[in-house]
Amino acid sequence: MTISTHMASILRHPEQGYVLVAGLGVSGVSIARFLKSKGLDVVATDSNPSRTDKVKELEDLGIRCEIGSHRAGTFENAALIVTSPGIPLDMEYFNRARARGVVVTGELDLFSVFLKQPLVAVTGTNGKTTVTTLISEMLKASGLEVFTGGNIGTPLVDYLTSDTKAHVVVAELSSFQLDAAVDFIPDVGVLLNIAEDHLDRYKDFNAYADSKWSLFSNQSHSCVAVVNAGINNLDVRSNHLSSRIMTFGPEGEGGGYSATVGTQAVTLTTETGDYCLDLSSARLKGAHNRENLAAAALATLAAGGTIAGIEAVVAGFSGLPHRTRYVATVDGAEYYNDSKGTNPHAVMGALKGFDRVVLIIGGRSKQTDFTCLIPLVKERVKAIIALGEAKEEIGAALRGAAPITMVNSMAEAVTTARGISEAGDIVLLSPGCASFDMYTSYGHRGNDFTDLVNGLDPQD
Ligand code: UMA
Repeated sequence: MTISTHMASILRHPEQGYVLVAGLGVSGVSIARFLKSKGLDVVATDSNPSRTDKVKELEDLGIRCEIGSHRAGTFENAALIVTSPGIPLDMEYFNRARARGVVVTGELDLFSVFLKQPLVAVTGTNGKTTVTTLISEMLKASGLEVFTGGNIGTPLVDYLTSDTKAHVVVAELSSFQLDAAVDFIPDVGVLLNIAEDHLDRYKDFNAYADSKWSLFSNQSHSCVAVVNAGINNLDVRSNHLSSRIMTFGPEGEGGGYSATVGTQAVTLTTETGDYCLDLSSARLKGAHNRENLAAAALATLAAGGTIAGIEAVVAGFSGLPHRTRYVATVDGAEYYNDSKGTNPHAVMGALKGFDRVVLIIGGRSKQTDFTCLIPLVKERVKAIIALGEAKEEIGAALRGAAPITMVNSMAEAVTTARGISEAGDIVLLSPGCASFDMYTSYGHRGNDFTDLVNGLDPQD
């Protein structure tokens, strides 16, 4: 039985029993509210004793809450269990319930049962939030109403309880959300890349890759799969798909729709001919962002957006807060905030977008190895300004790759960068470290940098 028929049966015959919502984080609370709005008997449980913030509100709606621990009986006697992405699917209570024939599903299946609009779903290890936002903005600039949700922060079921009437829903999906789905079918699925991540939850890299590829498992020939042409095993994996495949990468795959990513432009191959998307003035920098723009453009076209809508966003989108985000130009040098770059790999991604960089780096070390930055620093960085607890460690790792100045505060880092930089240079805050030695979060750090840069007087 599909989740859809199971759900329909419970809605027709609520006397079958309660639906159990496992986890009362952001998604669990929204799922519980939604199920209650459908007239169902709902029970919610969270093992964390401090998860009491929403209990009163939920109990006032008539939802029974079990907080602080889970009870096996509550799982085993449910008519259906809807789980939260943060709970491992092999949790003992789920296994015991399954053994009694109880179906365990997640938000995606539930959402799909009730959604009437086309759905664009984006997954991948890196760039999901940026691409989800780009597609949403491109579709809006094409004149469509859009709801954006999922891993990006707003539970998808919130769309079902809101008054918003969207033409298209755009969802950022994590592998955890995909794992809990059985019947879920996105009209357009986007797989950006797969790199090692979350190996604490998957038995190996292949299992993690399987999770990402499951985005397309239920797609038919009328659905679209937008896939990175450079992804491992693309040929083997795509042989198992029924979807219409559109690839993006350095070499577009010809035939049908594809996107060829160059250094200054993306060429979109469409049924009506090639279209060159000029990226020379795009504010979103870096090879990874050119791929992100290409993937977003293909998904936008597949979801009914226009070239004009895509172009408007390419010209105007300067990135998400604290992710290689343009701040200001002072005396001809451009300042960028990449405070979200909290590991050396992220710093590499940011550096690849620029030449002649004055790099502000440092914070609280995560015991990562900074020597991987040496080749890029030699190639692109004219000066390093190191700050925070990790400055000595960074100084030792990058000695000789570029001149290094040690500073004691962000204010000193910004004035030093201003003194060193010339017209045409890029001043990039990409710390490669956590922020907690000097700030409460990467956002706090990025805001401080932005305020300091905006406070620089170009006349001084
Ligand atoms: N819990 C139990 N029993 C357990 C284990 C956990 O009851 O055995 C409880 C926890 O106490 C917690 C709840 O279950 O209260 C789990 O909540 P959750 O971790 O699923 O978090 P939510 O607040 O519902 O947020 C989730 C996503 N979180 C995760 O996937 C971990 C959010 O992604 C997402 O924005 C939100 O739903 C809305 O869709 C965050 C994330 O970190 C940003 N995602 C990971 C990532 O991007 O790498 C995957």
